[in-house]
Amino acid sequence: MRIEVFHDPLDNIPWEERPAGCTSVLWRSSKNPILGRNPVRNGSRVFNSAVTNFKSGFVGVFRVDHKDGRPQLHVGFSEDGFNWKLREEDIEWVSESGKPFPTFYAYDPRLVRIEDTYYITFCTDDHGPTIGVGMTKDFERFTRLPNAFVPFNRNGVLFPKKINGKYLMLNRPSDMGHTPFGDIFLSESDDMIHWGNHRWVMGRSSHNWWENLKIGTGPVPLQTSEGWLLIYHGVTLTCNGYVYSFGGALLDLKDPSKVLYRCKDYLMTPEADYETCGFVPNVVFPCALLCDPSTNRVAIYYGAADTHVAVAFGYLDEIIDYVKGNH
Ligand code: BMA
Repeated sequence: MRIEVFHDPLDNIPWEERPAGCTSVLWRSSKNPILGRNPVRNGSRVFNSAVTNFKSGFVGVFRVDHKDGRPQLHVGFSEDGFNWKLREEDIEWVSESGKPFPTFYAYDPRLVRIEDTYYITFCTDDHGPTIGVGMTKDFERFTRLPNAFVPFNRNGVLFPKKINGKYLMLNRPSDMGHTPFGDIFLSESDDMIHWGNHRWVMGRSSHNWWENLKIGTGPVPLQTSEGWLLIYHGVTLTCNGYVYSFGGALLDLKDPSKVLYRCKDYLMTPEADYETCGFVPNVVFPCALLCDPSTNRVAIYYGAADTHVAVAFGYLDEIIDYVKGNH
C-alpha cells in the first residue's frame, strides 16, 4: 500500500530504523527521553509539547511546568528534531490591539501552520480550564486571540487547513479537575474567534478497555489519501490511577466529524521506564506528528510520565493498516 500524504517535504525528519526483532507498529527513539528533566532555569519538567518544521529545521512550543507549579509555554528550536534549545522566557502574549494578554497557566500546546500563520492552541484558565488560541508568523511576536470556548474544555486541536471554507477544531469538553469522562467533538469557525456548529465525533470505548474512561485528540490531524489520520490518547482507570495510552482513527476528508476507521488495540502504552516512572506515572501523551511524504516516515512526539519529551517512529502505511484493523 502506498499512501498519498499532504505535508511539506521533510527529508530531514528525525528518524531511526525499526530495531531488529521489533514487531510493533511504532518504536521508540534510542535517544529517548530527548529532553532532560529540567532544561530551563525556572522549569521543573518539560513534556506534552508540540513541534513542526520551520525554515531548515524545526520549531517547538513546549509545556514547561515552572517551579511555582504552574505550566507555561516556551518556544524552542532544533536543527535535527532531537536536540532542542529552549528559550528561558515563556511566551509573552499580546492581544490583537497590542496589550499584554498573559496566561495564568498554559499547557498541552498544539502547533499548526495554516497558510502563512502558525497557530498555537493550549489549555488555559478562564474561571476553569478552556482552550486558548494564539498565533505568530515569526516566533518572535505572539498574538493571543479570545479563548475558543467557555470552560470546561481541553485538547483543542486545529486542522491544518480550512475545510469547506471553515477553520475546524477538535476539542474535548471536560470538568474542573481530572475529568473522569470525555468524548471528542468538532467545532468550526469563519474567523478563528467565533466557534459553533459543534458535532460529536467519537467517544470513549466500552469495548477497548485501554480507552474506556476518556479520549482526547493528540497531534494535528494528518491529511492522507485514506482520510485524516487522527492520533488520540485514551485513558483507563486502575486502582493506582489513570493510565494514558494512544491509538489512531481515520476521519472523512470532507466531513471530519465522520469516523471511517478506529483502531481496536492501542498503538502505544506506557512501557519504558521514562513512561512508567515520573511525576505522573504511566502516561504517554502525543502532541505532534511529522511525516515525510516521500518516504512515509512518521515521527510522533509525546510527553512521557508528565516529566519528559519522547519521540517514536513508524511508517504511515503500517499505521493506517493497523488503524483499519488489518494486523
Ligand atoms: C491530563 C492533562 C495532561 C496530563 C495528563 C496526565 O488531564 O493534565 O497534561 O499529561 O492529565 O497527568
